[in-house]
Amino acid sequence: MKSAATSCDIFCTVVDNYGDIGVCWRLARQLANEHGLQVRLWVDDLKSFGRLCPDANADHGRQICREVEVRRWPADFPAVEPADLVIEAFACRLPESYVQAMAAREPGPVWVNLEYLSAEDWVDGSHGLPSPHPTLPLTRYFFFPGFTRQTGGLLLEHDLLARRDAFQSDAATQGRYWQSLGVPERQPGELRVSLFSYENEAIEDLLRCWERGDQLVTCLLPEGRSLPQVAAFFGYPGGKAGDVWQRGKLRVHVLPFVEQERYDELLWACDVNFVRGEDSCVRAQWADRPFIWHIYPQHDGVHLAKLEALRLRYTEGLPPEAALAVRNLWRAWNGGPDVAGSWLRFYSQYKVLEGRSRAWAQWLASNNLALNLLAFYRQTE
Ligand code: TRH
Repeated sequence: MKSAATSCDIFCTVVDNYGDIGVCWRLARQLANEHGLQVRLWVDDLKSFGRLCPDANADHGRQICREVEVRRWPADFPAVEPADLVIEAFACRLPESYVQAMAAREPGPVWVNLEYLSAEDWVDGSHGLPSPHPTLPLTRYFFFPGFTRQTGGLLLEHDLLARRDAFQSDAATQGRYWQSLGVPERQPGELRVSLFSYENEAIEDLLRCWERGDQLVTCLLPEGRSLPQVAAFFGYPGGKAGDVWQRGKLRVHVLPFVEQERYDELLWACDVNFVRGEDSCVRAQWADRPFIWHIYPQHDGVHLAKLEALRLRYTEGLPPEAALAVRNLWRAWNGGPDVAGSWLRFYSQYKVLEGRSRAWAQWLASNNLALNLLAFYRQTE
């Protein structure tokens, strides 16, 4: 086995939203901060990156952020020495000149295409497969994150679960957290829900269900794509961070988009989390709380198979009524019928789902993506 990697180049194009750069930024920090690698993160859109890393300056083509060298990925790519480990995120296509430099490097780098997350069965057989370059002496390997031992696992910082436990077991810390957001202290029996989703036809019915329910519901809404719909529900043309709207039993606080670590705290502090895409969905699983996934929609509908695949794994072994409650609410939230009824049935299973979420996170935690990636590097000739 060869010695450990000391440098890594991560290439990321920002497609839309924050998922791709969110995953790359998290992985870059982990490799640099926890494993001491020299990491260069090549990003084509530093403005989007700036939402995740407020210290970054979009005008600087080269800067150090949190011990990661963040580089603008220009059309005219500079001549640089490739790193030991090269991560092409989500098949973003490396610059041709860089590929040529990889082929000329001695010893050759390990080139990995980091794939999108899926819980589908086929991922087990595809993780780690090689794809030889058609003309150059290079091999690219497919590295799949995932939920089974046969996959590359999930991104998890070494101290995340300890920090989560400390946060969730300390009422004073949580009190200070809510205060910092301008959210009043919890009232007895109140439910706190975070809501991060895309535009969603089910939003209005869900809000109405909370408004007319018996229980006080505080909904924490990060600024973003679902904000116009929620604002319209309350009769406003738009909204911004800091807005608070209340009707019936429902109160909504609009929150600013914050750094990833602060967003984790929101997930830990809420009783139920609505999440979307890829990275926030994983973070909700580390929060040990029941969650509802708004999957990134694809034109051909293949996302529904991905949704069901994770739902099946997450609810495996649960009593049928709890598994069905998750299935129905996840479907309703992704274009299916009856979100209000599905919510009530989901919430009636809260204790069971909370227990399951805890066991699920514990089980997932032993398959760490960054560790797997570094081990993969060492065993790849
Ligand atoms: O932004 P997304 O919808 O990203 C999507 C998905 O990743 C999808 O799979 C991909 O194909 C598509 O982009 C192009 O959802 P996601 O993946 O949850 O990413 C959001 C990121 O934003 C995540 O890293 C968490 C972070 N975040 C914050 O840092 N602060 C915040 O306040 C919030 C709400 C999120």
